[in-house]
Amino acid sequence: MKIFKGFTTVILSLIISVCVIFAVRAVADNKTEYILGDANSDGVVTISDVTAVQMVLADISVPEFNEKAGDIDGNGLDINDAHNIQRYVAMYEDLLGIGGTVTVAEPTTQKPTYAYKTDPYELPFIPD
Ligand SMILES: [Ca+2]
Ligand SMILES: [Ca+2]
Repeated sequence: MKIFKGFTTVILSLIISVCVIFAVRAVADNKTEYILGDANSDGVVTISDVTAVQMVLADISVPEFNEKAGDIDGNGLDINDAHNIQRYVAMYEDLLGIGGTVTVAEPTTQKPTYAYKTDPYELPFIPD
């Protein structure tokens, strides 16, 4: 009986360990990393990233462009992002974390889609 308990403990420990490992891997796989300011996705922040941001703002296609990395202040891509990257490249004081790695957890599930609202008391949408 004592051998059976020991065997059961070992088997349960192995099962729990495997579950934990797969759970950790699942979380790790849903993360993406990028370097803030590395808009052209070449792994370093250089003047080429400034040019890439400026080209995208001028509606010129840039291969491998990472808008999240180029949007330094998180308010959408604009000329201030190019300006901030340029200041970083020129070694001005950086308070925005340019050159640092940003890790973003991607959502693991899709948002639920709802059917059309059928609330009889809902007011109609009236545009301005
Ligand atoms: Ca770059
Ligand atoms: Ca921005």
